[in-house]
Amino acid sequence: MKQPGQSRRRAFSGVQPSGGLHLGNYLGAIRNWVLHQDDFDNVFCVVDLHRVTVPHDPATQRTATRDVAAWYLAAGLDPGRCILFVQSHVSAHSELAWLLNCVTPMGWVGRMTQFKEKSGAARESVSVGLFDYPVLMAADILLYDAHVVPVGDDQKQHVELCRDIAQAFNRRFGPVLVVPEPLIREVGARIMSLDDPTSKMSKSNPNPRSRIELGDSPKTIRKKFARATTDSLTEVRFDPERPGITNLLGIFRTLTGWSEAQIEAHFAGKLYGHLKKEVADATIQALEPLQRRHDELMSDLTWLESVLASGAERARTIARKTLARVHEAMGLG
Ligand code: ATP
Ligand code: LTN
Repeated sequence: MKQPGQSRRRAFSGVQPSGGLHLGNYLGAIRNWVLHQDDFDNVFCVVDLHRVTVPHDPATQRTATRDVAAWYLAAGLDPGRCILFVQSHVSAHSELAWLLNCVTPMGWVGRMTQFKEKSGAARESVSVGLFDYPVLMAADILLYDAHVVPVGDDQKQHVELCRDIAQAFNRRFGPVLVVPEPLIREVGARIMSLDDPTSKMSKSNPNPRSRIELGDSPKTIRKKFARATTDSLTEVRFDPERPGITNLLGIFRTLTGWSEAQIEAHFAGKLYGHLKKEVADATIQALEPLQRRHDELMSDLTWLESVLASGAERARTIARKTLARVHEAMGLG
């Protein structure tokens, strides 16, 4: 279902401003948004309301939010082709989340693995917001009538819940909400931690050596890759039994666009140290132009603020219409 006058399907996605962005956020999400920029009608958000579901520092949060927006722009998102905005600037996100809360069974949300992982033993003391996180995410997507949601593999379950919520709403109140699909590219969808290649690279891992941050210097990038956990074998090839080496090869594959066969041929007879050096070189080369642009944007926020202000304005116009349809269907007002 496209809206009148809309020629392309709409994509919506977002990243939390919860710390320095890492290679997983870039390769699993943001880079794909940039690559698909001409295929969709794009709406991308910095999801700061999701950030506050766990304790945060109010004194640094505004800058952290702008930092994520600066990475979006530095990575190549073009405000002429995308709506870029901050979630808390558009109050309709919270409003729709409330309405969706009232049609979403507790049991559906209780099954979310990310909540189980993030709450852990503290299940009784984490915020209601953390539990409700996926419903707010559903509101983000449904407000913009998004058809596709480009994300990393870890968000698949949340997008599926969003689909279930939209379908449940439509069954009760009529065909009001667009049912979206996840868009997950096979390559780069799950970059693993450098210290423990069986868990995904994440901003919230307390060990900074577990991830390559987009702002890391070449020296730090080389050091982190050099210390990445591997195994005691020597042959460089893709092998699910050897997650450390396979992760490094996967990063190399995503950055170069080469096939697995080409990569294995390239590294035949070479040692792990050689692979680590080449992955570091490819990463440094890919990040260098982004870092330069990011630093420029952060050194004078005037333009960035104007992009976010006009993005919020455009986002509000769309969101207001969806919320009006939802109110009407629910008999509110
Ligand atoms: P946190 O640790 O704060 O939950 P995170 O690092 O998991 O953060 P998010 O803000 O939750 O990152 O994710 C933003 C986007 O990046 C999502 O689309 C998510 O799927 C993607 N992403 C996150 N981590 C990875 C990863 N290791 N590999 C590929 N994609 C990832
Ligand atoms: N939960 C997502 C961030 C997010 C999101 C969204 C992604 C919030 N709202 C809407 C896609 C669409 C995450 O990556 N942790």
